[in-house]
Amino acid sequence: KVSSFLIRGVVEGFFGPPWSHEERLKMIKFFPECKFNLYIYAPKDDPFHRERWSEPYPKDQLAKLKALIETAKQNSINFCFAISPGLSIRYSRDEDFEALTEKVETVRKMGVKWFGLFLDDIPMKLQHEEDKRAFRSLAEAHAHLTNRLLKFLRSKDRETVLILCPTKYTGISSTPYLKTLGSGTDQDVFIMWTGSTVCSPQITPSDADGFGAALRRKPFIWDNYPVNDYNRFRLFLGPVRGRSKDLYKHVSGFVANPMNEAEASKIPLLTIADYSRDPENYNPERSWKKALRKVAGEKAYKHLWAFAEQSQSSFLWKTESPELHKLVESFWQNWKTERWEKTTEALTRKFKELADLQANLFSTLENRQLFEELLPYLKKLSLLAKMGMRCIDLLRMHRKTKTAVQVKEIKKIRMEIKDMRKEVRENKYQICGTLIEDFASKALQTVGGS
Ligand code: 14T
Repeated sequence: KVSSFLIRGVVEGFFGPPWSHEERLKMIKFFPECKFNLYIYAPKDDPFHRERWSEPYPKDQLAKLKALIETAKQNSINFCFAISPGLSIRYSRDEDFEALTEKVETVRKMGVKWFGLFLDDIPMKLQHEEDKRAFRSLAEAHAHLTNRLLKFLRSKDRETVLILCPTKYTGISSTPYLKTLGSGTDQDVFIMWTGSTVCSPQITPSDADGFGAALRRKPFIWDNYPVNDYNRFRLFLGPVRGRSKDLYKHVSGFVANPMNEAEASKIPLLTIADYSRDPENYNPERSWKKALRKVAGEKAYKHLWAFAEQSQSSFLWKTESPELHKLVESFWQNWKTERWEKTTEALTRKFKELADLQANLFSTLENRQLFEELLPYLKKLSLLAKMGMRCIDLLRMHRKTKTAVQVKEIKKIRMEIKDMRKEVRENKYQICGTLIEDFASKALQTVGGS
């Protein structure tokens, strides 16, 4: 018996800037390394995927889709084309169904066998009068549309696979919507689920069974990690965690929704690759190091590691910057003792390392696009680390018996730190949590004043 998710991959399903064509091509070529076998095209902000779903793709965009489809084929990746008509479709209208089939037909003729009907993030109620007359509920309309689309696609190609993302895609128990959808939708259709919540800290077999019971099938996981469309000033670089070892027995597939930053996504995606390929033996820490080494290359590895340490927390994992955290703790513990110089040295070294990451990654990281994605965060980090170093200067001076000149110097440094703090606060990029800002506040307080 195989102990892995049989269907594994990525759903480009986020809001905000979609991946570029070049990013997608590179991503699809990267998937064999991950042993993924599915890529779902579903960027919310491609107008022809959602807002203007009923309009045909312009010629140039069709050519790009074609290139993606061919690249996927060459790399043994199933290309799934998803469409999100839920904002405006009238489920009871033949014209609307025809617009839908016309759209999928164009893509199908380019060799696609997998399709997604995505009805997430739309109103939970039927919107049009004619639909309210034709269907008893939203779920009934959704089951009807799904079955009709499946029938159409199968009449063209017996091997077609259809994946449905329902409007209610979270939770661990049955609801009237899910019950109607589950009993009304053809058994061959995969139905997606994000776990107990949109971003689920844990996903367990019993959660899956709970949601699946209503659906009368195993749910298909849409994992909302490492997606960052809800916070465009943060990267989630940590390994995937909190998905049970035996979850694969209780679901029909596993796809992850990544970050808008394509290259940075590859770090967590490589851990998702390990988890989804061999969940029983998945070790997040080990997999993470392997992922960082692969993405960075030998020369940049230690620098990328030092950076990722500061950007690993998420809804999955509260710990941020554990090493820096320990150094700051012991710094304050030893503040009034003889060991102060020693702990100061260690903390200074760490701040220096963080401040230098921008330059070090610039000179060692061969993946230039990844560097560009990290750059705003590297700049913020450098600013924070320099502020941290200045705080140490301040505290060192404060410890000594003070001459008039030194009192003046202390005043000067305090002003400097306050300016840095202002700059830090104006920079929205999030890194290291609030560790260094808290360190600065405490330093200023210690020396007196605010
Ligand atoms: F369909 C889904 F499974 C799903 O997760 N849909 C969206 C997804 O496109 C998005 O990337 C993700 C993370 O932000 O969450 C879903 O969108 C939401 C979820 C919310 F809770 C949009 C607004 C919300 F309030």
